[in-house]
Amino acid sequence: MTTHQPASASRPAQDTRRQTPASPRIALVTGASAGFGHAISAALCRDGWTVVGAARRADRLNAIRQELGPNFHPLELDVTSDTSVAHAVAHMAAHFPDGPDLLVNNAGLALGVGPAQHADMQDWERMILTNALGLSRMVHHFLPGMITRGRGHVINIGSTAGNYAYPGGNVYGGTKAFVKQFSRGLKADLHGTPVRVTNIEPGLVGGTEFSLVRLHGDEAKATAVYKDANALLPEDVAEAVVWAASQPPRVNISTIELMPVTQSLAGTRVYRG
Ligand code: NDP
Ligand code: 8X3
Repeated sequence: MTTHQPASASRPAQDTRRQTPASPRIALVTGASAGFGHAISAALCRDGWTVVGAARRADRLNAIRQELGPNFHPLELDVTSDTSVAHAVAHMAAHFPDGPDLLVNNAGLALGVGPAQHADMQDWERMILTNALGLSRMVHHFLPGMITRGRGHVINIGSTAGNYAYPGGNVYGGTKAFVKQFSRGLKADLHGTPVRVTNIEPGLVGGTEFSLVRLHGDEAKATAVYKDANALLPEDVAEAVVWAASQPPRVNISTIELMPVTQSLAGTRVYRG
């Protein structure tokens, strides 16, 4: 006769779903001065993390420090500059030598919504330098330390634009497809190490500066992007980050794609000349 044990009997007692850090762990969040980065920093601080929030606008970071308190540490950083990233590395080594345990590569931007044939080459360059090269530079500098310390997690902020093409997405979508495939490649290279890699791919999210930047400061057009759309909020993305980061160490969340209920895929188009 086979004896069936309840499933719970075979599980170790410490198998809790959420792993809030027992001692303060250190997260480095890029693009922390606005939008997702601000919300991610707030959510991580609430979850017990010490957060180093990095971006170019020091005044914004200092205001966020006032809001979030002493567990939020502002760090001026331009991910497109080797010198600035080297300074960030030195700053982390001096002030947080045991970290970062978590690197959230969130800094990024889109510029322009027009077709490729009318695009501004400088906009393309800036997107590639920030979203692809800047993100790679951060990983290049901070990954070896994670391996040496025997713990770490890289969470990249990709986009549905890296999964599905849309008119005007051209280079922005290309950079986010890079982030997706780079994330997969990192996971492959980290085989046999405890370091985790996650790519988070949001669709339409309001409440950030994203469209204002993309539309070169045109507030009316930027507001219209979200009109009556019931778009996601930065807090929804932050929740995905915290959830992925708080899984038990054996769990690697590879990808999270999240879209508002109001957004769907529309398939292909046929041009009838
Ligand atoms: P925001 O424009 O609100 O925030 C972008 C952040 O990136 C700012 O904090 C900005 O800070 C920082 N940043 C930009 N360039 C640099 C740089 N060179 N070095 C360091 N920091 C930089 O946009 P979101 O919060 O909406 O976007 C965050 C990420 O999410 C981006 O990667 C974006 O592509 C992605 N995303 C956005 C979606 C959306 O619908 N909003 C959907 C899917 C993905 P500062 O100017 O102070 O440097
Ligand atoms: C931002 C989402 O759809 O504007 O990455 O490209 S979308």
